[in-house]
Amino acid sequence: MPHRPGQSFRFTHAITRLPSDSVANGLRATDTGDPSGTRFREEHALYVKALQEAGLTVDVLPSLEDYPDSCFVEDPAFCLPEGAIQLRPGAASRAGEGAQIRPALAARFDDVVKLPEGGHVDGGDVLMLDDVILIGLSARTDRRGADDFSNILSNWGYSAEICETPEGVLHFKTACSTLGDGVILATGVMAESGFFGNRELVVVPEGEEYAANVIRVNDVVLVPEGYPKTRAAIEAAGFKSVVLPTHEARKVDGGLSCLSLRFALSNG
Ligand code: CIR
Repeated sequence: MPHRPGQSFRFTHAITRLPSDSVANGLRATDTGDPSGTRFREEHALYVKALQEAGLTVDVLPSLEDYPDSCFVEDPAFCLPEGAIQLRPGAASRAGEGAQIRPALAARFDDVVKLPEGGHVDGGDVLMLDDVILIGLSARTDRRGADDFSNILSNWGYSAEICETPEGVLHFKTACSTLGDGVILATGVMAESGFFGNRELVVVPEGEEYAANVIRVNDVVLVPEGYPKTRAAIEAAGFKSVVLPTHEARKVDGGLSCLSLRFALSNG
């Protein structure tokens, strides 16, 4: 696909969803205590403000009590300037979230297509770079879903590569992020995977693996609070950072990228 400089971090819009009180029942690999809906909504408000300060128009959708993990809007959809794709998350309790987010996609995009029946893809497994889109197979994203998703991307002029997310990592992007300008932030395991070719890598210091999930939004990189070595490494690589609390999201394996769909529209 053509190299589109800035495609991975120049955005005009974001879609988010308020955390519900039922987020206390959210999925997690290890139980470190339930998140509080109230405290999560406070952290979420700071997140929305940071996106707005980075220049985005942010749609904040109402919370959905029937879907405990629905504030993690990155997983049921993927957005490109050409249109939006309604995905099918791989966890049974999240399968209906695609249909729930579709009206918000339709409000912003003329073209909304749906991942064909059969396969599963979580948006957390999709890493958009400026010259390729990486799709990680995981416990949530299967081969059929990845192939179908890749076909849709190809119809819109994008090329995708399918990778194996390392064992024990929830989503591909749990362990890596784009910092933009051809630079990848990755945990040691991901850095050694070979997925990133000869791109420049910033490796997350040991013990701070959670901080591998950051988001570059226009001129800043949003970084979770409490990971000073990672923040310093990002700054040393030449990026400006903004720190945000993600303590409640972390209790249910969520990070900064999961909390929004970010995209660039030319028609406001
Ligand atoms: C889940 O397990 O689906 C949620 N508790 C966390 C989802 C995090 N999303 C993401 O990394 N994109």
